[in-house]
Amino acid sequence: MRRITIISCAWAVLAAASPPQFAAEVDELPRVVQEMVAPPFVPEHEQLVTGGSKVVQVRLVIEEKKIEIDDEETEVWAMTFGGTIPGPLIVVHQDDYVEVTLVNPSANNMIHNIDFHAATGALGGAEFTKVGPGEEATIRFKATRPGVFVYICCAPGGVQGCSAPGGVMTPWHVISGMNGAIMVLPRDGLKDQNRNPVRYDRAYFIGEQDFYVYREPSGEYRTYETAVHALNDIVNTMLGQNPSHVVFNGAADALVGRNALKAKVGETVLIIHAQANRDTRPRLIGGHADFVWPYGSFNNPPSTDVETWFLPGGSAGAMVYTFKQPGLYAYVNHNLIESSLKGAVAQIKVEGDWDDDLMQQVKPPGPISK
Ligand SMILES: [Cu+2]
Repeated sequence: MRRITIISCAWAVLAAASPPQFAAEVDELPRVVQEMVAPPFVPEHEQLVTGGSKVVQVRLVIEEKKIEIDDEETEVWAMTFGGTIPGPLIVVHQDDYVEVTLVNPSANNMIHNIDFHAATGALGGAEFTKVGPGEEATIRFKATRPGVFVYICCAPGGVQGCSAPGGVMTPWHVISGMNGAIMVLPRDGLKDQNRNPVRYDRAYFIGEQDFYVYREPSGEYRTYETAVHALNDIVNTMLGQNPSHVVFNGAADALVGRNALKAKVGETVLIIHAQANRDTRPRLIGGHADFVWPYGSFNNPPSTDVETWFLPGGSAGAMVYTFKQPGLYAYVNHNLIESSLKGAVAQIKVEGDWDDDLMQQVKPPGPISK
């Protein structure tokens, strides 16, 4: 006890530089409830903070439901955090504490949990959050590492250690939509490769989702009365490693047309992109990434002037771009088969004045003159 008292005194001296470690001290920190918003939007947040650590409370309610994932009315029995695919983005600052209540309403049928790649210990929290229908559980973890990280349902019966060894539960739940991301911002904000501040005017969250729907010999996708009825076909399709759909934000058309993302010339946009299961290679066609943080770590200097970047499956990444031309941009997984034929495309509608210095149409398409 005396040792704790001495260390507590030391903390009082160091409070400005270091966050508290002990539960009693954590209980004294300011608490804020994060209002979750559906992707591609992100919660209101400060890009840098001057105060001390806080406890950010998050409530995630699991929804199991049937959704359509393309314009052919293809159906999937989805499992979701918060009712959306991906689950909502959580935003905190380094050394904040994230207090998550995972709720599994009694209307659901399956056991779920949550594994935060941003958290340390207990399988990212999965060991402490196994909830059956009608249950809820709360964990609190310290966000020690700045960056963007995925969270997933590491369902019992899945990956070894997730309550039971082997089995299909974890991949099934993740490819059914149980994934999202958290952004842990450095307390003094993002920095470029020279440690100069990087600020953004807008932020969007794109979750890339691979689905494995069984296609009948006739060419139609099979439908099922319940999620369990679909399981056998899903497992067989998953083992082929050839997703039927690769989409952004839950459906092939979720971020195009009237749902396109918006920006203006001169605005700096942060895009957080998550893929919980497969490798991907995002690209903004007609633009670039001014900055990309490799592997999503904000402790690393960003790569600059990048055409296409890479995200290993099971990770999130972040890019920043200041738009220089108006127009309708395509933001894709630059596996062009997956973007053009399987759905992994979003659009960004950018308003503003055209810059002739950057590009001019010198001669519009017409007959060959010589
Ligand atoms: Cu689950």
